[in-house]
Amino acid sequence: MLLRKLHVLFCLCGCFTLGHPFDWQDLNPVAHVKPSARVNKIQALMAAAVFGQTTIPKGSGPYSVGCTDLMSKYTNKSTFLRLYYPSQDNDHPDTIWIPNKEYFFGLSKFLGTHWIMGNILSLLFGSMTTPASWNAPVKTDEKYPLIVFSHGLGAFRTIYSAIGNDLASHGFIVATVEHRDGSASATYYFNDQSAAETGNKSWLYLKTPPQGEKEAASLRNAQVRQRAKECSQALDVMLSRKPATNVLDLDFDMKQLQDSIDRAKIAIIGHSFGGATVIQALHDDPRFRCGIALDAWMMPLDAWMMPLDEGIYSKFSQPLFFINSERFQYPANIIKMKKCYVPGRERKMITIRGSVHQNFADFTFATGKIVGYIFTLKGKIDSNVAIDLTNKASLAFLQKHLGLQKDFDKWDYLVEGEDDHLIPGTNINTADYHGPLQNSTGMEKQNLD
Ligand code: 71H
Repeated sequence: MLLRKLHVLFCLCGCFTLGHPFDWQDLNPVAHVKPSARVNKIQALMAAAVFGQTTIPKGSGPYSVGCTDLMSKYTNKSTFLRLYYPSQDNDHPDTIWIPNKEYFFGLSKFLGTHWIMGNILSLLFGSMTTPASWNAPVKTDEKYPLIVFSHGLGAFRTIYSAIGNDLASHGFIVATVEHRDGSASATYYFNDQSAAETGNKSWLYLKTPPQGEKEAASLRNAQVRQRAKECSQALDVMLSRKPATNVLDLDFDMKQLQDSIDRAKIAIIGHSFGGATVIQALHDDPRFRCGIALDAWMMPLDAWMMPLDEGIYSKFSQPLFFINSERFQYPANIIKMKKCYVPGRERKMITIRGSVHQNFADFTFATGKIVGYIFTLKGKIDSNVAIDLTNKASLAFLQKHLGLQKDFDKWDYLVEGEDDHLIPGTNINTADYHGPLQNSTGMEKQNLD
């Protein structure tokens, strides 16, 4: 129903925009390859008119923020990162938010819509920027803690910039991984050096799960393990004593960034499928000193193939913080979170009142209130308030468990859920839940809001 509404509205918008005279430029063989500034402006105006589009918020901390991309080597085994960091200045241009058309086609496939939708999304959002200076030099007079970030199902490395910008503006280096496990809407790699030199990208789109429940659960478990490996590999690349080679030909000195990492202060954050990845990575890699799971989707962690094994839930010792939305969570998922609670280990949980699953990702800022509410990109809570609470609670938790000498402890009360917009723990009642704690397939009814 929701998706039908989405389809109709987007197709209507498509009629508007496709009828626009500027589209004829695409058919003009002498037109410039890159869209002109004028076309960009028109696009932005259209998006604003149709969607009441707002902007992705700037970081609220004292540092200006830079952004770059890193692809470590060739093939789909390489590491692909978007990096946010404290920058020397901000007189470089802002960063293109979603830099290739293929990501929009991937999103359209993920949403189960006609491929035309990819063109429409690209037209609407293709020139949108995030407020971070592209390739600005690093502010090198300090060492910064490092955060690895893992995206959700159907997402990719660039659409958590509201979080990346804010953490970087408070003095963190944030490395958002683009996963190659088939859970990203789209991602690309280069097969070899000549492919990289000619810009011949190999695109990898979302993998559809197999029919059977067991088969699907098995795919998700394999994916979460691969995701955790990719997070560890991101650490290997960033912590390497040699400057990382970047197969993307960018005007940026990676050595500067690598030399600015405070090597003992490393944490991991992730959204949804990325929240499960946080737990798998804490379990697999002790270099991650603590983790924050944003609206984690726990199903991929089920050890369904080994009925006597209770899974990894209780088998990691680093501190873990669950920040949940009000709408996405459901009893079976919360019960799995509670399995992580073991005496003597630091576990925290808060729920943001009036929030939805998408409040943690950037699309919550891409539309106005009405469109955002219809497509559950926005909840009842103001998106800026929700992301602010997420970031400040995260900073307080990170200060405590990475041992930082900052003033983020002024937000300690948020970690306890002491705010009008927060619920300490969860809004979900698990006491009356009589479903399977863990059935043989590891699948349960999901609320895919
Ligand atoms: N769905 N990550 C998708 C159902 C809810 C959606 C994503 C549609 C996005 C636009 C509408 C939610 C789940 C559920 C595990 C997870 C991560 F751009 C983004 C794309 C993806 C931003 C964030 C994400 S969403 C996510 O790890 C998990 C369980 N979800 C989710 O999957 N359907 C397909 C039809 C079922 C698989 C809200 C929604 C969305 C619109 C856009 F038009 F603005 F681009 C983006």
